[in-house]
Order: sequence, then C-alpha cells, then structure tokens
Amino acid sequence: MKIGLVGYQGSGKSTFFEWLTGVPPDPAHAHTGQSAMATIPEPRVEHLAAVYQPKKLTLAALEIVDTPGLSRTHEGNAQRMAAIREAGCLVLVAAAFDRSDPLADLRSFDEDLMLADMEIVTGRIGRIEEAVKKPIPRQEREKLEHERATLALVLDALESGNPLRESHLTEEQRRVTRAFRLLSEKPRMVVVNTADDEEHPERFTAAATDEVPVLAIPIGLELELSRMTPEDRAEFEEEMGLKGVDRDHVLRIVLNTSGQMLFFTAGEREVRTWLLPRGATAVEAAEGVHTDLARGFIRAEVFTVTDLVRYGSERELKAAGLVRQEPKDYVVQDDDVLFIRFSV
Ligand SMILES: Nc1nc2c(ncn2[C@@H]2O[C@H](COP(=O)(O)OP(=O)(O)O)[C@@H](O)[C@H]2O)c(=O)[nH]1
Ligand SMILES: [Mg+2]
Repeated sequence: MKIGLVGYQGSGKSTFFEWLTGVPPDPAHAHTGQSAMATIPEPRVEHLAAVYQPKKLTLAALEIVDTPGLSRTHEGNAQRMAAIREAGCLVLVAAAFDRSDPLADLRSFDEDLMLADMEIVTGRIGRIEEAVKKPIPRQEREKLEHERATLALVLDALESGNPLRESHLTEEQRRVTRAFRLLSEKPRMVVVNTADDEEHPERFTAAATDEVPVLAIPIGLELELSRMTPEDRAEFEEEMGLKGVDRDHVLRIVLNTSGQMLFFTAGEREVRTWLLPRGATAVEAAEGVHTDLARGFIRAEVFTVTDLVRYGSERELKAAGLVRQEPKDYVVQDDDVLFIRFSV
C-alpha cells in the first residue's frame, strides 16, 4: 500500500517526505510524484535477535509517495489527483508556519477531494443510465441497476458533505465503490506544519478524532535536526529549550492509520517484520511471505514476543504449552511470531 503525502502546494510535503525517508525530493518527479521507502522501527526485533542470534535482521518498510501539490485555483488538479488516487492511505499536510490557517485549508482541501469523487460518481451514473436504455441481458441490467442504486447513495452522502470513509455502507456496497478508488474513502491522518516557535500546537491537534489523528510538527526544523550529529542535536535542543519530534513514533501512527500491522518471523537465519492488513488471516500472512507457503499451507505455529521474552527460548515455550497450532483462518494478532508449516 502506498502512503500518499497530499495537500496544497508549498505546505511542506516534500520537506516531510525527506524527513520520513531520508531521500531528497527530486524536482524531476514533481509533476508525477516521487516514492521512497521508510523503514518501520520495531524495538521488539531486538528481543527476538537476542534469542535467535540471526545472521540477518530485516525490517518492513512503508512506501511513501510525495504527490504533486494541488493548486488553490484548481487549475490542472485533475491530473494531480491521479497520484493521490494510487495511494491507499493519505497524510494531509497543511501549512501553519506562514500565517496561513491550516484548519481552513484542510476543509477546503477536503472539499476538493470530495468534488473529485462526485465528478467520478456522477459520470458513472450517467453512463449506466445510457447503458440500460439499450436492450441488454436481464442479468447485466440487474447488475447495473444495483450499481446505480449504490452510487446514488454515495452521491447523496458526498453532496451532504460526508466523506465516504464515514458512510455506513454494506460490504456489498463497498465492493461497488472500491473499483473507483474514491479519494474520500481512503483512511487519513493530518500533519500541521507549524512554525519553529509555535507555542500552542494543541490548537491544531485538538481537531484529532479516533479515526483521523492530527499531529503538529515543525517539519522544516525537524529536517534540520535530523541532519545534525546526535551530540550537536542534543546541544542545540538544550540551548533552544526544545524537544524534537520522534520520527519512529510518527511512522507508527502512519502504519496504524493505514490499517496495517506488523507480524514477526524468527529463526537462526533471519529475524524479520512483515506488513499485514489488520484483521488478515494466517494464510494471508503466509501469502505475503511467499506464495508457496500459502499454497501448501498446513498450519501456523504461533507464539508471542512477550511470552518468548518471559520464557527465554522456544523450547521452554513449547514445554509451557504456549506455542499454538493455528489454522488458515486464524486472525493474526499484534505481537505474534509465526512459523508456517507447509508442504510443497
Ligand atoms: N519556516 C518554515 N518553512 C518551511 C517549513 N516546511 C517547509 N517550508 C518551506 O516551504 C516551502 C515549501 O516546502 P515544500 O516541502 O517544498 O512544500 P510542498 O510544495 O508541499 O512539497 C519551502 O520553501 C520550504 O523551505 C517549515 O516547517 N517552516
Ligand atoms: Mg513538493
């Protein structure tokens, strides 16, 4: 899943991109979007490494995309929306370092996204109405009528100012909308790009909800801090009386917002973290590691990092009955270490 950094031009997306990934933005990609990986920190791999002494440690990474900023005049935005549409999760970046009003900007930006969705839905409804005027097989007609009914609901919600991610659609209706990759359906979070000397960041973060986290970060300053040696940085922070933002913490919030989680695999060869959609099953986790593991899936042997730390070794865990045998449809939980048994 791609994580799209989105917002108006000049809000600090490219600066945030460099802070998250360590990759400088390349102006050659400004019109199409630039992507780079951000390794997701996971302190628990250290516990696993202490037990397994692996040859290799591998951490999963998020693909971050710096999308072209939308123009406030709306000119040329349709093309810029394409890069946003590719993303599975949006990080909205709004400027507050230059006296602009980030909360007003966010509302306006949101309207732009919902208008783009309305255009797509209206267009599709129009095409369906044309299609059902012609003689077509009954089955196909029923399918189109069902799609039209769902899209009419969606359009209604959008016109009342309700983004799709907040609409209560059935699983079947979601299947209809998913094909259009509508922008207001994507999970999102907000980063308000504050001035270096912002004294009341809570006036921005108070807008956060359970579904949409809001962070206030002086992005330009953070990028400067990240370029310093740890000693220089500590000295600078002390002198200025400030405490930098923990990038690892921000990445974990991005991971969480995207609806994904990590699971572990561990052995003497490699200790590793993997990305998985929350709520996914053991066989889906196996699929992510290697298609052969999913095809020949027999069972997953599962234990938690917490239990391993408590008992010190896999053998002790087994003796205590804490290594579970789980079937294909087991829902993977946070802290799970998986070992997939499979036949070739
Ligand atoms: N003072 C200040 N300037 C910033 C900050 N973040 C970005 N800028 C400046 O704002 C301009 C736009 O930043 P950029 O990251 O390219 O924005 P983008 O268009 O959203 O990619 C650049 O000149 C940056 O130097 C910040 O936190 N503080
Ligand atoms: Mg940029």
